[in-house]
Amino acid sequence: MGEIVLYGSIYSRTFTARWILEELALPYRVTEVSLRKRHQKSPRFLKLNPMGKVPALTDDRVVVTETTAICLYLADRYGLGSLAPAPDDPRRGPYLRWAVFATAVLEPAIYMREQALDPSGVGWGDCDTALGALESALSPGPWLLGDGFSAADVAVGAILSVAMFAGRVSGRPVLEAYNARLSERPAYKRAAEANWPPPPS
Ligand SMILES: N[C@@H](CCC(=O)N[C@@H](CS)C(=O)NCC(=O)O)C(=O)O
Repeated sequence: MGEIVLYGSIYSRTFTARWILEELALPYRVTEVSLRKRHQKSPRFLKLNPMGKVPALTDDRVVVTETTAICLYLADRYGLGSLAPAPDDPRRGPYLRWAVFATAVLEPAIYMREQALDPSGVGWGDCDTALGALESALSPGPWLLGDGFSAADVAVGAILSVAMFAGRVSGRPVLEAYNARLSERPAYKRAAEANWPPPPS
């Protein structure tokens, strides 16, 4: 196994990458990319992610960006059969579906509602439909694939949890109970502590 380096920043979506790394109990080094100092736009970082956004992760020479891709990559490589169903497992389809849903549907749908933008005709639909779809997937739960927690729960859960904390999603008991279960996980707690340190006094 090579060295895993997480390029990220506190108070950012780096949380998701930290969470999956912690779930997999992988050793990793963190390189802080200061958003305040705009280091995400430095020529050096842009070589890793031309989008100029964190997180980015390197595993030896492999570069992965996009939070969902980081979850899927690490779970396949280091958690196949545990955090990622194997390709011939019937749960593989739903697993990929909900992982992709996280950043392709849920996140833009929440954002558009917050910004009061018209969701008609967009590929991800409206926020209530997206939240309703998620509720169906979690019934009966406890996780998206039923009994087995997976990297799809990390990808979806990170977005949902931040949205709930910020008050962008509320009044959804099924999702609130799911968020409570997620935040009880030791790996979630470790990632949250690292991502949201208390402000210096
Ligand atoms: N689609 C990306 C979004 C990454 C993203 O927007 N990161 C923010 C921090 S939470 C960022 O780097 N913002 C700085 C900028 O856009 O300049 C992912 O899921 O990884």
